[in-house]
Amino acid sequence: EGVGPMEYTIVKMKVAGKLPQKLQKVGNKPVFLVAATLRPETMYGQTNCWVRPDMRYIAFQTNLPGGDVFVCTERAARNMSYQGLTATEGKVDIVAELIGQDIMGLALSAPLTSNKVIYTLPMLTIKEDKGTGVVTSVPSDSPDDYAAFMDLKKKQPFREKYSISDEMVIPFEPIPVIDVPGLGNMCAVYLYDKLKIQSQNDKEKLLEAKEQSYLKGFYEGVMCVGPFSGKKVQDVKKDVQKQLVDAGQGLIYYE
Ligand code: A2H
Repeated sequence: EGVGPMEYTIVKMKVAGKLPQKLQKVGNKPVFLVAATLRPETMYGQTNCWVRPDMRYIAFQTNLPGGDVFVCTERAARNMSYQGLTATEGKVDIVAELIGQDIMGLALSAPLTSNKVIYTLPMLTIKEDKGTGVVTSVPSDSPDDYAAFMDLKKKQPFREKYSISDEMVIPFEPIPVIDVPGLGNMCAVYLYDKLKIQSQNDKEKLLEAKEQSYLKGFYEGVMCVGPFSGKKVQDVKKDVQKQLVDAGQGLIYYE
């Protein structure tokens, strides 16, 4: 970890359709699962959203103009309350207490991706003490995401265990977003195959894959989708973040 606070982009993923039972008391207000990412430029490639089945989450009332209710860890909500996102600084108005399984298999509408609807799916390696506890999934560019995505694709019993139906997983494919010289236009897929990664728990190989892709992706990566196509990642990261924030689909978050 570096010194000083880390800047994340919060990506708002709107719950589409009927709210799950535990969230019905929210009423008519829009509910968003909020993911913290370091890679806003990859949001064109979102295929799903990750939550950890056994982890605790809350829904809380923000002070945003749309009356938005956010779902994330209580820890992240508390941080947000000191970053101007609640009516009273330091105070979190909790609307519902949840575990990940309560919000599993939800249909979401997420910004920038070409998928009209994506689903919340289980990732077992999510940490409690980082970001919001909600992670957006870009299997083309994140080795962790691709490994967890393939675990679900390959293992029907794993889907069944968490009540995930086939249509939430099987029709989705990684989307090329960034061309990295030597690693192709889906660097996580390339490294998963090359390093023969077996699962989301394959810690050492996943670390190796992240090391091989992270800096190279940032310094040499070129966008291959969207309005910034043909431009270098390092030149457009801020622009994509700003586009999300200006559209009300993202926020800047520090921890
Ligand atoms: B990144 P850092 Cl395409 N537990 O977003 C586990 N992982 C978490 C998390 C948590 N509680 N909160 C956030 N993350 C993930 C995109 C992405 C990310 C790509 C490539 C690499 C990458 C799409 N997933 O991260 O320890 C989120 O995934 C590589 C590390 O604070 C977030 O950015 O540096 C990143 O880890 C933040 O990790």
